[in-house]
Amino acid sequence: MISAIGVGVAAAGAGVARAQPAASSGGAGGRPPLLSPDELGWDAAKGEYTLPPMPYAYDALEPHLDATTMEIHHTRHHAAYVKGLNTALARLAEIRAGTGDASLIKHWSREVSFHGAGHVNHALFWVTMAPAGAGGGGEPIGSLAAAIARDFGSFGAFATHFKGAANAVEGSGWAWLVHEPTADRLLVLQGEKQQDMMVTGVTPLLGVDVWEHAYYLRYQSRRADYVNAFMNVVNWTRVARHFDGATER
Ligand code: MN3
Repeated sequence: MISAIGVGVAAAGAGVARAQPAASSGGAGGRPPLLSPDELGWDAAKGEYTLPPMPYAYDALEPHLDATTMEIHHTRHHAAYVKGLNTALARLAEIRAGTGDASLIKHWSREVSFHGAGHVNHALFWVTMAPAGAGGGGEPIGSLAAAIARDFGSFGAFATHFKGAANAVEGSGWAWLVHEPTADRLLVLQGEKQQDMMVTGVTPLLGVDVWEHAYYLRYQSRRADYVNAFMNVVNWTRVARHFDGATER
């Protein structure tokens, strides 16, 4: 799938070859993690994940994202992904130790994928938003803005593509802005459920949750209104940090 994307980008003729700095090839160097252990709720002592605290109050994104939705989303939905991930990892550890039911490897592996993606997606979702006008909204600047202009034509063209992808997700899922490392390009992807339809190796920079639990209380079936409102609370400074981490020039 990566090669298919690379071919498509090359065929478009818009790619500009760039020498890979030696420092970026190792991966163990200065590249910052997408999320810190605290942001991901990693408890090293217990060896399991915990629900990370929100970086702002539940009502901080009003009126675009309402406080009740944010609280339920965090304390119920996100918490369930954390619990599901820990459970699945524990059951797989039991299987490795010979005390679990090895016939359930497939089941628990699927649970790790779904709940693991659900946990990471939501941890990422919270930190890539900020109150409108106080860190949220507007447009990116710097290297991310240049890459968006290069790969989508303009910020407006990107936003139209991103929102269109979000609005067209079939059922529950996400729209993502990602960086694809082989061609060093930005892509917009749709994700179904928490993890389906993602591309191996890409770095997620920004995602919008379009599960109904993310918007139904305030927007009911008007997903497009929610997605428009979401753009008012995107923390582009944080998204740019993800981009710089992924490309590390
Ligand atoms: Mn959600």
